[in-house]
Amino acid sequence: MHGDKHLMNSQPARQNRQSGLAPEILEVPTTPYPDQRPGTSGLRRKTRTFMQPRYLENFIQAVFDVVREESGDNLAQETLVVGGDGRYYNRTAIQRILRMAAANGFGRILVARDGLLSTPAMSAVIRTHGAAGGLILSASHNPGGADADFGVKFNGRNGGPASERVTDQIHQHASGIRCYKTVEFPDIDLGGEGETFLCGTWIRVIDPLADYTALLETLFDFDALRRYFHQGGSLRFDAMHGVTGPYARHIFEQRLDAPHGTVIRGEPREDFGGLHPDPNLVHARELVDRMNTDDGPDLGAACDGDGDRNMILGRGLFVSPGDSLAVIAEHARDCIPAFRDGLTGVARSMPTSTAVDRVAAAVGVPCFETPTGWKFFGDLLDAGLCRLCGEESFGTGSDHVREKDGIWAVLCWLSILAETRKPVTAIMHEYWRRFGRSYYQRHDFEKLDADAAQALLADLTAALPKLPGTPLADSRVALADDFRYRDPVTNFVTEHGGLRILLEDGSRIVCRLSGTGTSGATLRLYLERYRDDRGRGDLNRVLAPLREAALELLQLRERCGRESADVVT
Ligand code: VG1
Ligand code: CO
Repeated sequence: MHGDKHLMNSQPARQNRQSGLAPEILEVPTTPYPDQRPGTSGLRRKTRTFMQPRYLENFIQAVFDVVREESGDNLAQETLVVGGDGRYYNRTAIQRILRMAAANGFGRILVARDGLLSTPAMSAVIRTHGAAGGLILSASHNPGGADADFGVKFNGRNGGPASERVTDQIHQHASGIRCYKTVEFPDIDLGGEGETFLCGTWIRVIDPLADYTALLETLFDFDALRRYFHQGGSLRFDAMHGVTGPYARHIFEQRLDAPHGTVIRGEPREDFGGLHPDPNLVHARELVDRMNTDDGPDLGAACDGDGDRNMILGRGLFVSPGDSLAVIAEHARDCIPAFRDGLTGVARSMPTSTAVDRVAAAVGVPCFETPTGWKFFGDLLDAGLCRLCGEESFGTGSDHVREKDGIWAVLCWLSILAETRKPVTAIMHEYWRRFGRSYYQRHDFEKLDADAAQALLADLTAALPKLPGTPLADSRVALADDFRYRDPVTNFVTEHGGLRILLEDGSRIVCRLSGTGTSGATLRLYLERYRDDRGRGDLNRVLAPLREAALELLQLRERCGRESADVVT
């Protein structure tokens, strides 16, 4: 089952083979760190936390212990994939992980050239090569640097983020850890493809673009998209100095012949150029300004650090992520070859706007509502219950992988533009005319005192049972609860998915604490109000009564000293 080309590309490998001496496997004693419980998306901490002695190693060993158990104690049969988003500490962490994976006895390791592998590409590589799983080194849209953020995500055999059952096991192992395994060998050269044999493990450096691009070519009509650009169609893609730069240049500029310069901020940088690699109206300012000019491109798009999020812009128009999901669902069958046979179902996270629900009803397929985090879509996708998923946090994806996929979402929109020959604004107005509009905003209150935020949510939870029937924001409360999810495939129950207050007119106030932050607590307040008004309303004005009501309910001003949100998306 080992690699096809047994290419020797490193000194130590050659020496080891010749002398026949295997380097000694070291068992390094360690003590647990109490905080190694993965959150919404992997273990995300300050970089300096990860730089503490044994911090990274403890967590990685806990992951390997879980994979070993799951593989029936036979790691020699298994393949592990390793890559990251290029942020500070990526390369150091990768070399340590390679040593530990070899010491733990994996049969084969696939590591991305230059250590750069996007989250959706990781999912594709795991699935293509039948790997047991993969480690993605990324804190996603959070900033990079020694004084910024770092993270480790573990994806399993289906290519998706580890389920809650698995992350619980990892946490258990990390909490009782006594030693980790490693072996000493010089750094593996990640500069070019090749294969090295070290203490029983094949370490292969792979082209991070190959499997992923090949997969996308089966989903979209690349010839039609090339014609779109040849006929003057235009795109501006902001890679935000994250991992998608090389992917976007390869796919849009080389494969699809989009003009050189289509991709901006395309070089991955350790500090993302000093900004947050977060594709929203604040952090992708340059792109937004360009889209607001009269001669701006047809489509504007940006991805986050690890390439799983996407923002979609038309000329002078921001497409809210919930609307983007709904529009992709609306045009799936007619414009996107992968969906020619239709959607079996769609899914969205609970706080995501209900826009896609109405499209699903019109198409005649079910819409599933899951807790926040892509890991909850995995079982639904594996079981074929849905083919399209999305989150309000700029995440969209399908059953081609088990992650949200930024470049895939851009290709969906390009396909819609190429097929309909209409601009983004027309597509949106037609969609609102047909389905009405979910006016939607997320307000983030960052760096709150963690105890104060917890207490505030606990008090609101206690008050929920009294709310139904009371007047609120021009309407009346229909239902108020803490979202509880039973996975329809596994029956696994997840509690505390977020507090939701549903009004009789279909409006919603949702509130939860972030599970990806690295300092203090971040409170997310989600507001949604439906209007069948052809989308003509002013977003802020439509949402104002709901916003006031929510702030009064939460008492953020009184209890946390906050008048308004730090970020509104
Ligand atoms: C946030 C988003 C969630 C997303 C998660 C990971 O989680 O709300 O929708 O899945 O980030 O995205 P939280 O718990 O902070 O709200 V990524 O692109 O960071 O891997
Ligand atoms: Co991300």
